[in-house]
Amino acid sequence: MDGPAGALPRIVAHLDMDAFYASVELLRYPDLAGEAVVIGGGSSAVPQVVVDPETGVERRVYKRLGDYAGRGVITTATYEAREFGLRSAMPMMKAAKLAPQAILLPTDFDTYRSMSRRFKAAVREIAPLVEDRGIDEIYIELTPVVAARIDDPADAWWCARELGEELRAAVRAATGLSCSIGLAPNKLVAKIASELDKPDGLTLVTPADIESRIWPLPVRRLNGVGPKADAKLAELGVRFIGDAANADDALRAALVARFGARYAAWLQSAARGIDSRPVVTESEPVSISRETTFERDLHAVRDRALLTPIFTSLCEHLAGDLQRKGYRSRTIGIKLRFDDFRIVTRVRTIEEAVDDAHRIRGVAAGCLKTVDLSRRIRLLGVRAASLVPSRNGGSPLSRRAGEGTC
Ligand code: DCP
Ligand code: MG
Repeated sequence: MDGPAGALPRIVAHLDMDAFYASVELLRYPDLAGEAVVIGGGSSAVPQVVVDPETGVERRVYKRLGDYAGRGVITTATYEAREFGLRSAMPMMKAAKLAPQAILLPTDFDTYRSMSRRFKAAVREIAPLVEDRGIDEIYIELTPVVAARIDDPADAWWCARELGEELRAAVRAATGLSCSIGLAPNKLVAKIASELDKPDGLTLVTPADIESRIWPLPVRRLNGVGPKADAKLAELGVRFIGDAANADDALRAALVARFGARYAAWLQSAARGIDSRPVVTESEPVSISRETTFERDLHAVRDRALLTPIFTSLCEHLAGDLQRKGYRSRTIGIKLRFDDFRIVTRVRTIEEAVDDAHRIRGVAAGCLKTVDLSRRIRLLGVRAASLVPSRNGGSPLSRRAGEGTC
């Protein structure tokens, strides 16, 4: 995993927000700082404001977990609530037995999504190569940022630590929230590293630290070892990551017999901290399609006057989608659902990739000609696959999105 002497090492960060939903709620209700709070209630958990009849002072009254009845589960818990054993996905009635006094708040996804966008934008200002892993989690490729800042590759990890501090400060400035960051030679180790000092942690695991920091951890901590694999590994005596990293010939043979050669090889290299997966900054669409279900079933011949403009419009919208997203397509297809709910699809691959409505319509019409259209049609769709970035578009997603249609 070490590069040649003097080469700049790869450095990847994994950033995960601390008790994300709960921390966002605490910005709204700062008087709850330090309390055991869980998020997961519905509107009945919205705090009530009461006015003291004598003093006229307003005060918020929070719902307690012990007063909850229902089948909801906890989305997250503050670290104080975790002390009582409360966890994400735990049924709230069960949690109430452990900590009836814990405060329950409703979930507000819109606010969490907006905070999520904010922290990601703040990170991209410093390091643009960001892989989105969900609402509160990202990977960041730091190698080019480090390369731009240092002259001597020996300074790389020191520089990465500074960058980590900057990222933490930027996230806090943009959101008022804390996060934990792992810095490591790849995504696999960075993800483990970010969990080592939660909350508000910044943890470096360099190649030289793998043995001391990673090997003593349970093998389940490897992203790719699920509960089933974990149980099977335990039967083979593999409990810690180091056990897998240092498997002797006999254990290796047992791993191959139990999991297959591919997984066994992956496990051993992962346990040694090896992972070459890139940070994927944008997910490329596989295909783009438009379809419509008619208000009443239409017949290809008898309802031609209605069908023709709908078909043309679908192709126009599809062309608009392709152009806006910066793709051309080499495979155009159609989809039909008939009045008996049978679905028929046809595709045609063409020599030159297209993104204009006229040519898309031409190819799609060719597809339609090969279908028996004696039954009435419920749904018509047009699809563009085998996408290639437009020649004049540069990076497809770097273009600004235009107005949506439909
Ligand atoms: N979440 C959820 N249901 C789960 C797990 C999580 O709805 N079973 C939501 C609530 C969390 C958010 O996703 O706030 C992020 O998940 P994390 O696993 O990162 O958990 P937290 O950010 O809450 O805590 P931590 O500090 O451990 O990252
Ligand atoms: Mg989190």
